Amino acid sequence: MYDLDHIRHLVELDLEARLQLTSEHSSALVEAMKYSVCGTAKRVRAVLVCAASVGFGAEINTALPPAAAIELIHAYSLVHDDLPDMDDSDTRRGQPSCHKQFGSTIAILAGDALQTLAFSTILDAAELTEQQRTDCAAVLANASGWRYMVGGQAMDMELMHRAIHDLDQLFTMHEGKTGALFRAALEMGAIVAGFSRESEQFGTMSEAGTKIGIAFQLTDDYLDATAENEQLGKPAGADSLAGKKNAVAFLGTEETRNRAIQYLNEAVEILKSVDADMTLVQRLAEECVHRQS
Ligand code: GRG
Repeated sequence: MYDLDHIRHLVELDLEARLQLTSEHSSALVEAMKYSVCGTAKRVRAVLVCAASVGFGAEINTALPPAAAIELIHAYSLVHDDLPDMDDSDTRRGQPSCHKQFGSTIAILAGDALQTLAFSTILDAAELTEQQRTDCAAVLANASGWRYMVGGQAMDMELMHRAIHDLDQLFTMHEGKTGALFRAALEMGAIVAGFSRESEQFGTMSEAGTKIGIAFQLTDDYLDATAENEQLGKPAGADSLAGKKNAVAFLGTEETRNRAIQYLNEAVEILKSVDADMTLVQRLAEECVHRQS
């Protein structure tokens, strides 16, 4: 039986091994990729993939390639999000952001390369069947592409300039920008365990993942308003300083917190309906809402 720390450790080792890259073209590129992936990070999305997979009875080794892939996509999104033309953030995970360390050109290219590495990690995974490789790649492409993560980011950037947020728009943006990867994490967990994209189990995990993603984002907004810089590893209060309205701007801190807990509870109820042991997924979802950074 695994616990979350053990899974996190395995994910960490696996990522480090995958990032031992040497390039005949640019050592700065591979250094920037490694810098952006390895180090202090919660690994929530990757651990969710593994926790869901083992909850359904799958071998953890089978879950590691899609777990690494989602973490690589997440790392690329953070590198690009921090760029001067996006959120213009100087720090990430308590250290200089990738473009501050390596310059914008290498940071853009490192993000690009992390994205393609994510898909080759899935497509080359001997641990998965051909069908599982195809399904995981399709799920991850859908969640991270124009319709969800990139779409949500584009919406965020546009709204920042037009400043016409309302709560519905905000949730649509969150669902794309942050929620979709959480959904994909639990969907890939079901695929690793042998379920098809048409199965009931896939649908249920998808629903739970969406709820956890929204709970995570609401918690992020709450922490942005209430935590200290050192605690977050990035500037606190960054949203309001950038003129961005997050959930706290509409709901206030207390109601934002309440809603995060409400989404968490809804996710837990959905997980309880699954005919498998989703205790670890549930614990991780609770950690997402009760975290300090
Ligand atoms: C640039 C295409 C593109 C997308 C960017 C995810 C994202 C979309 C932007 C990140 C902006 C942000 C800080 C959103 C809040 C939620 C979030 C994704 C926080 C960071 O994730 P954590 O807390 O980070 O899991 P660690 O460092 O633990 O991996």
